[in-house]
Amino acid sequence: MAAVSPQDTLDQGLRDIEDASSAERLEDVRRRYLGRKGEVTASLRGVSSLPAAERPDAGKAWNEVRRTLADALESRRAEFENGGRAADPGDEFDATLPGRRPSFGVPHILMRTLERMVDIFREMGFDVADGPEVETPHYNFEALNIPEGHPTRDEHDSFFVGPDHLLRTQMSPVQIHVMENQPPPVRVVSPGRVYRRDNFDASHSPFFFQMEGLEVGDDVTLGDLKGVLHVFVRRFFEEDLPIRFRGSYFPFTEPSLELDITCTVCGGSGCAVCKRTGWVEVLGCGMVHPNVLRGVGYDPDEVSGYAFGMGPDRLTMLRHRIPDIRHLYENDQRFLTQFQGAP
Ligand code: 2NM
Repeated sequence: MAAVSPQDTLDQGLRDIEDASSAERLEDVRRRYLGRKGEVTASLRGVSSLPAAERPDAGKAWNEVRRTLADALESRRAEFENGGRAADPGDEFDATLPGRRPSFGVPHILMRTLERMVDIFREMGFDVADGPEVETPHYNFEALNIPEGHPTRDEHDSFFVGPDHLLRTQMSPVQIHVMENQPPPVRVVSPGRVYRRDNFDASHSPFFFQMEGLEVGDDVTLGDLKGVLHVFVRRFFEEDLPIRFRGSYFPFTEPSLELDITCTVCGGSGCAVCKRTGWVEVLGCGMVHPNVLRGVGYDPDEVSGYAFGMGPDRLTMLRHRIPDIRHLYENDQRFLTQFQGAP
């Protein structure tokens, strides 16, 4: 038996194990080496007939061969069982790989902007009021000093739902409800969706969001209005952007103003967003018209108020330098995920 060396047997055995093409062939290999009449078994048995001096080394060597072949047979057998994959979990899994991160959704950038706007006014003591999206012409127009035939009715080209109801074209009707339901003082903002018969283009959409604000009380002045709005702009853009008020016209306010901010895109030097003027209009405002106050049962000789209306669409676009309003409504994930961390 000493004719066969343990090393040669081991090498040949490992090759045969590797070459075995199926579990059955592998079993043949096992029998040939480790079976009752196998080569290794026979060699181990033969150790006892060696000269005493050679026995310990030979025994050790053949036992090593038996153990190594048995291990190799076992892992090759497991490979067949697992359809060819490695049996060693160390080969199958890399325990050091980082896990797969679940992607958490976040509210739409428009909704987060709206929330920011509302929070800034909440800090200044405003309540938040909500109301119906379907209104009567009375709340959407007459109560706001927009009688039938007034050109503003055409500008706010509306969606009628039936003869006596329409989708609100602004958030002011919500404030009419608020004033009807409580005496002054009133400090309220109302964010929500409004509807106008506009076609989509880079700056128009048939529906958009608006947030309107209203304060009514004793001695509420134009100075209060300008102060509140200036604070809002500073907080919202997180910088002291130069602003300017311009005279304007709305049927529901007198006087009426528009607020411009320095263009955030070009810094005031002139670009396509500000139409080369360096200024961008962000909101309309004014002192609430006496007819509006009277209409809700307030006495314009006793109380005064200011109101303003602004679009989170516009403000979102300016804050994040988004050139086209349609991005806000198309729900393209490639666009939306750019604002994952943005406030
Ligand atoms: C604007 C501009 C100016 C406004 C007026 C009222 C109400 F109900 F008090 F009459 N709410 N909001 C208002 C005033 C809205 O949007 C550009």
